[in-house]
Amino acid sequence: MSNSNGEEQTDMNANEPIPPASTAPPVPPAGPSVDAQNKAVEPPYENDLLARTAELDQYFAFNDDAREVEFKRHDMPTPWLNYLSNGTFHTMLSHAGGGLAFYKSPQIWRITRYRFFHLPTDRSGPYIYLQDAGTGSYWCPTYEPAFRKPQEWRSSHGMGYTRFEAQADELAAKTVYFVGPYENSLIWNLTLTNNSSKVKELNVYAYAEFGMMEFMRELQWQCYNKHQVSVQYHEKKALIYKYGVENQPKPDETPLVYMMSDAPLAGYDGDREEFIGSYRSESNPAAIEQGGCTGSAILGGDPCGALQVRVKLAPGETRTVNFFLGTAMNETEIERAISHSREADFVTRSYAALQENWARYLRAWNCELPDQDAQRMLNTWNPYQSQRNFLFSRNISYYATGTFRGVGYRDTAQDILAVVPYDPEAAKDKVRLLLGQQYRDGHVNHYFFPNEGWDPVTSIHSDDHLWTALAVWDILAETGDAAFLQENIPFYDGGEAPLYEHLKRAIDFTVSRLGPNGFPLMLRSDWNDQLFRVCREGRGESIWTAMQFGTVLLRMKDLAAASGYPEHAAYYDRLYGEQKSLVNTLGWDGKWFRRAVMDDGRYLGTAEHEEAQIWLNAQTWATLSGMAESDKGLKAMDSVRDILDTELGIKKLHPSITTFPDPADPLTNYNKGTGENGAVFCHANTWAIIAECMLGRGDQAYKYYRQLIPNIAMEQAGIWRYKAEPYVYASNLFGPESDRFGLANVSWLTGTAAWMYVAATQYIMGIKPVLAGLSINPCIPSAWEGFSVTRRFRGCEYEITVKNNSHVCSGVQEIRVDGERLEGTVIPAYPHKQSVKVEVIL
Ligand code: IFM
Repeated sequence: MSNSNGEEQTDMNANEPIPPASTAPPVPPAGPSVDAQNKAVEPPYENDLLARTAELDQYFAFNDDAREVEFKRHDMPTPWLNYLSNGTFHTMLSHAGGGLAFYKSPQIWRITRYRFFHLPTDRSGPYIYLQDAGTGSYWCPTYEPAFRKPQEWRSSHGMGYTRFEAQADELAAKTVYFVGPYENSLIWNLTLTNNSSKVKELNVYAYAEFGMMEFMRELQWQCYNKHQVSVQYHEKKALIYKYGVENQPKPDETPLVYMMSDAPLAGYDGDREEFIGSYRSESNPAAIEQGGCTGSAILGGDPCGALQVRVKLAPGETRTVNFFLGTAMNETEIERAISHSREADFVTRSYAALQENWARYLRAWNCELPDQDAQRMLNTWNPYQSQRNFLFSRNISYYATGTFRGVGYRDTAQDILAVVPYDPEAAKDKVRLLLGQQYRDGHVNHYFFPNEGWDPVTSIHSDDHLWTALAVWDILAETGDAAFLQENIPFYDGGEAPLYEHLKRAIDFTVSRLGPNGFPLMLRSDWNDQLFRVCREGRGESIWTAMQFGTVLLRMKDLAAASGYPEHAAYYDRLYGEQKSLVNTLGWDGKWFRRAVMDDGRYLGTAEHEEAQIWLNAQTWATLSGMAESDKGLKAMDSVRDILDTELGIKKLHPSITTFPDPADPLTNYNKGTGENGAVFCHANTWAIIAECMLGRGDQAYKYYRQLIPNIAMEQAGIWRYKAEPYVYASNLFGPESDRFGLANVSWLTGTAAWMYVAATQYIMGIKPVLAGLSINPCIPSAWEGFSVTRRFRGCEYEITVKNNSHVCSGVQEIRVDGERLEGTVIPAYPHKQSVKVEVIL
């Protein structure tokens, strides 16, 4: 790669031939048959499975060494996204070039426009157009949006970058989009090669449609506020977009936006009407078809950033042009950023640093498994997705418009779990952020908006405030840093207290809100968002929250001891015992655990009713919490297997609700088999994996794990049924009571990511930090001969090899550390060693 000054830069990808671009529209194959009772555990497509795998190969392929997924067609069922980010400047980009950029917050500092759920889909994006100056013919390396398509094309998502490789008329174009660590900008790194025997003269255009930074204001007040924005040409040969409207939040923290190139400009446009033209779109911009950019700027209007660069290529010549879409706080800062970005090695350095950062991050865990699909997820895509969740909470995706979701307390508290092994300091910061949203009485804000400065959503849920203890316990287990518990953290409503005291007050809050039967009141809901209807009169109770509370109390016993409060530990023990007893008596239905008590005192989740008889969470958490007595845990999980499991994951509840408890006022408005009502909720499936591992049933646990690996679920459902990305988890799949069984929804930003990671690494592979060290207790498929893992733990690399010659699921026979036999299954920390070799025999 060379930059516009002609210097050589490191190549960003292997030089493989580019496949021909797709032309024929895909014919959606039929999805899986709908079996209303969904008993099938056998794959329904057994004979068809190879054909389906082959079909997937036509769409995408993984390159595990490069940690990339490659796309062979542009016409996927939905935009398949990647997130490019340096933690401050973010871009969501699809495999076909659609997406948007934002600075810190998609609510108030959204830079470019993405037309959510409008047609044509997946528009707009940071587009490059390549025009033959002689013929006027033009196309885009992203495949979309120009009408003329490249003759050869592929794209790839990698760790923090997306690459497009295309060719038309013997002109090859490779574009790498990424956000580097040194400036808050999206870098569009374009490399052109003339593969013909003639000189090529090209017009190269870079285009982005600027939106109003506040998306909700844009929807409501655009007609007035559009006259308060400007795009001006700056003498440093850049466009500067200024968003400054009356009453906008945080005007002093609102950045300016710049768009620039490191090549000399031949033209520009800041007025979208001039560049695109009326009754046109990104497919056929007027400026490109009518002689080039017009030199427009706006002081009020519809803003865009369009840059034109001329490139002349001799036969065989390669040149690189870089474009930059960035933010800085003022013009001086922009001028500095522009000069910096034009330095000869800036792009190469930025890209190298991005790659090094991801390599360092992912070094914390590496496994070799007999299952390549699982290995790929655990070494690359699952931690990558989890990190993006940690960054964005549930804020913005193809499905979530980024309008109202700030940081979800419950969501983020869980997201922390999968970042702890990689970046415990960042995890601590997130805990500080969360606990700053806690009130002195122990409850917390449900959502909050640290960037936007908006008022939080204050509804009180029975579970939100309890999740933090799990994250803190994990941080302590990972780092051994008990001093963290003593750190003073402010309360949202004034005053401050040590972190441990925050956690204790969360317990106290739950104790002060127990219902008539002694279970925690449901309040506005528990983890299942829809359950607010069981507690409209304030009496409904959550049996699941009792189990979550119990799980937290077990952790709190450890945290109390680590904080020097043994008397608290005894108190937590008593509370645990009380809740456990209720769960096993009032909460037990005979074959499974009940879910809730409704306002009128009737149970939810019982065989007595026709709908919503059994709920997944109450079965899994009975075991997770250690509360299930005698064989109740096994029985409950057998019911999950027999009633809730499908070939595409475990349903959230069964049967779906249409009339319960009152046909005029059912418990949920979700259609049956969708979302919160009988869908396969992937997040909740993770707890079934953990429960089965805790029960020692490794084969069943692995069945649950593997069937939701995204490319496996897609294989099972068929790509045109599943639709979402095959490399990241989705929140849910339509269940068998829907006629679109297998349709995946709300991919990328979902608690599934963190918990799948925890389930697989800590329970299936059984490598779990505990306060005393690293616990090893695998629960694997009996067919596995073994596996190996390299895991960083408290500064030392543990090279762990597990052998399973006896073909059992669980049961550690022997552990040797550097050849020495270990007593028990917890390996101590070795702060003074670089690495240790651990051999485990099952
Ligand atoms: O628990 C919730 C989560 O907080 C938001 N999405 C849906 C989940 C289940 O209701």
